[in-house]
Amino acid sequence: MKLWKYSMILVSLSMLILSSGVVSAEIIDDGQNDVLKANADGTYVRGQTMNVIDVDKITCTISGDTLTLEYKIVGPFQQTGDYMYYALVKTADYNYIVSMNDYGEGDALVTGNAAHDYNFDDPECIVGDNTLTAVFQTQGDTTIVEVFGWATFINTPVYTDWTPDSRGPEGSFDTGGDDTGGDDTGADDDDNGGNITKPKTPGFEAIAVIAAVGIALILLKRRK
Ligand SMILES: [Ca+2]
Repeated sequence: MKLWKYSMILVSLSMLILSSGVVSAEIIDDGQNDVLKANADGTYVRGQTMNVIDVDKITCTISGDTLTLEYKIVGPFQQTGDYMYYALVKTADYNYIVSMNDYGEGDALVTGNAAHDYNFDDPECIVGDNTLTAVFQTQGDTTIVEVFGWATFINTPVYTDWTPDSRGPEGSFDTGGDDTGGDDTGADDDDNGGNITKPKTPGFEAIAVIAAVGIALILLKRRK
């Protein structure tokens, strides 16, 4: 068999492995008792305890063509009153969002992260005592750019837990990119600062390709 045929096998094998549902995950473990109190005079007090808006963990798992987003608070959720909950997975092409407003209704939706159309996807958002979960059909490039969220009690003063902490007004996310100040609410997508978290399981694809190359090399050796 000629070299180009082995190359074809190699490419086919790589594509097969890459398309067979490689799992990647991004988990943000947030601290407890880390709620931020915003005073009317513009100052902040860290380290507040308010379990009902204390974000515990945000988990994004991509497997095959599904993206599962789970947003967990210490809880329990408050489904009436001035409470709001929000988590977003920003990928190269689209944003996958779960949220809950003060009507107590969980919502899951996809928004475009680039100037192109997308397929409307409106999966169920499952509301538990302390988790919001939604399973999305992935669209476009699913490379994870950032995962973040927040929970807030809109009162006087306002209490908010930002996840990760760097997303907050006192965090480090204003140090770069095009964000112009401390007014980033976490809901916009134009912040390109220093808080981009890398996927915790990089290299799955690389390992798959290396394995495919290894198999091809073994086949080549056997031919000699
Ligand atoms: Ca927290």
